[in-house]
Amino acid sequence: MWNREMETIPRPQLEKIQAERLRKTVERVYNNVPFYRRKLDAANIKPEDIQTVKDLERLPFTTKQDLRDNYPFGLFAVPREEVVRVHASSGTTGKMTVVGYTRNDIGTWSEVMARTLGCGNVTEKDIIQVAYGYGLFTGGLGAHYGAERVGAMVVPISGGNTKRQLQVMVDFNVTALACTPSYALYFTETAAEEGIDIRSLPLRVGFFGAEPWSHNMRKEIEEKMNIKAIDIYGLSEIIGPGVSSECLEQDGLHVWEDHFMVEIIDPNTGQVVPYGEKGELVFTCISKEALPLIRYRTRDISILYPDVCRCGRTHKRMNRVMGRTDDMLIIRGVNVFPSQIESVLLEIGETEPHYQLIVDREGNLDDLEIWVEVSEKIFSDEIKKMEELENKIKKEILSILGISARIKLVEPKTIARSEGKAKRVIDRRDVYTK
Ligand code: DLL
Repeated sequence: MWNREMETIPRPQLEKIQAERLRKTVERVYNNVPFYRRKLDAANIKPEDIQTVKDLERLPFTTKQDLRDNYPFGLFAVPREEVVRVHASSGTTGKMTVVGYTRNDIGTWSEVMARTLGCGNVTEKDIIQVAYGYGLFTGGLGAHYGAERVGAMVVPISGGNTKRQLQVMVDFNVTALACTPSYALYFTETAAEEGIDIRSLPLRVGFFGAEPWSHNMRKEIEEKMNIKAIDIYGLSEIIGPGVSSECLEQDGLHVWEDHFMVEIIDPNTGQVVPYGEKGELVFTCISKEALPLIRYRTRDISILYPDVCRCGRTHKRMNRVMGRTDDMLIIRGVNVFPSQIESVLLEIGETEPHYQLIVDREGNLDDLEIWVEVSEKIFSDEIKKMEELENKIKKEILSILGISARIKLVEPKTIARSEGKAKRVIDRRDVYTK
């Protein structure tokens, strides 16, 4: 364990730390973030009303829309000069969700990622290949700082160029891998093509997350790589990766509760549900300086288990993510909201407002096809014009969302109409089911 004392701390002591940090956080956001002052005033709550962990339930929620309304830095609780890093993730439409970190926040992030890597016994003896993307996405740098904190040797290779990745893995004697689970499967496929036997390499553990994956996928990765595959969870708004992690028991993900308080609510009523019941994950940052979000609604569906784990860690465990309460998709590691695609189509303006996304897995890679209805006139135009329009949409989606899609222009009324909500997405991947 990276931090045995904190990871196995008895519950009453942990709750004492939480209460103290929560109280301070509420006081700070009340004084420094106009948005929270307004919200707390409207709910008739004063910072001094928050004294125990139970008081958390009284606080109002924060949503992605709130971040959007205060784009880009409006929810920061420190002066701009104290922010040393920003990252960003997808917004629901045009604008990204921007998150910030002070120097201490980077320290906290390194600590929770060090614990995460410690869950797979990574130490200074290890060589870790970080194949999450480096950049605005939190995956690469998050894993990187955690790995440096534990003293492992980091190979900051980022995503892509799989043949080179494999060569590095073999030549450097890499022992740990961090990437999305689908990329891990793609590794195995490419290795087979290249005649490389990953099973016989020193690689022993993988830290996979940033997208949902099934139990079957885990079995496949573990078998084909001969490693332990650990599920790691997080989201940019809270810190990035390092919010929770499985240990080697692989029986739920420990939430690092001295930094992030966790609740499960009924997404319809907003009420906290009892342990063991399914609902929406809500996190409160109690140690962050730049962006301490209060009761942030993740839209991820899970279950909480409060009992001490066989590994000895006392921090509550969450079930692997079981679904979403909204229509966000994660395609090749990129968060995609159908509404973003809709904005692109509206912007281009040459199509009808009827479209459908078809997501599938070709081999081990996610594949996105977008069907878009065009008017009779465009449809009967020359092929060249149609191709031009297809390319334009494809290019725009690549530049705005960062993913490539196949575009299929179809005749009016091809896409099935629905009487209620339009069915915008057909996802054939089945990632949440097992
Ligand atoms: O994906 C942070 C991360 C990076 C986590 C690397 C793990 C490893 P975002 O881009 O903000 O942050 O996307 C957050 O991804 O709300 C979930 O829906 C989904 N997600 C993240 N980890 C998992 C996981 C990063 N282990 C969103 N299982 C979250 C299922 C996950 N879904």
